[in-house]
Amino acid sequence: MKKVGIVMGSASDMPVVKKAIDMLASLDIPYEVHVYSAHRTPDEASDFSLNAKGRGFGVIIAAAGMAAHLAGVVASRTTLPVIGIPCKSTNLDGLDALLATVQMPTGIPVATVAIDGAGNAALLAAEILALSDEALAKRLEDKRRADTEAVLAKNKEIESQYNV
Ligand code: RP5
Repeated sequence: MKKVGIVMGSASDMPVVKKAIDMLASLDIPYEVHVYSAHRTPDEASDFSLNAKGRGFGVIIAAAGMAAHLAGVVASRTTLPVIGIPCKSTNLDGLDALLATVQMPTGIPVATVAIDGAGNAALLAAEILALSDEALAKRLEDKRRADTEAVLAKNKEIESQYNV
């Protein structure tokens, strides 16, 4: 199966990125995790992206906060699908990263999830890989069903507590 590449702009993004790692692991999807910054280590970020397709990656997730150029820089160096996670920062609550990640000019797409939306980034990556992987597609369908059942069980609990 193709791997998911996860890059983050700083080790301080790890608490957010961990949610994507855990989601990929729960779906048995292979991944690699790296700290590559668009600003502090642009050569490494660029090299990783240029070589990603040849190294067996199928999707790249890029997480960054503040002036979040990482997803755009990664996307500029590969035609693999790139999913951007705008990470929340202290001053502007992640709105800075959201706008920097989502507002890509035509030609270099970045599929942007919600601020700190690492779980959905992993699920979107899984859905992309599942297009050519039947077994993964089945695992995603099973997960969706289990999630629905969990919500219905919660509904039952609340209904029986409050509706007399
Ligand atoms: C961004 O700047 C990183 O992605 C991080 O979210 C933010 C702050 O980085 P640190 O100063 O904590 O390393 O490039």
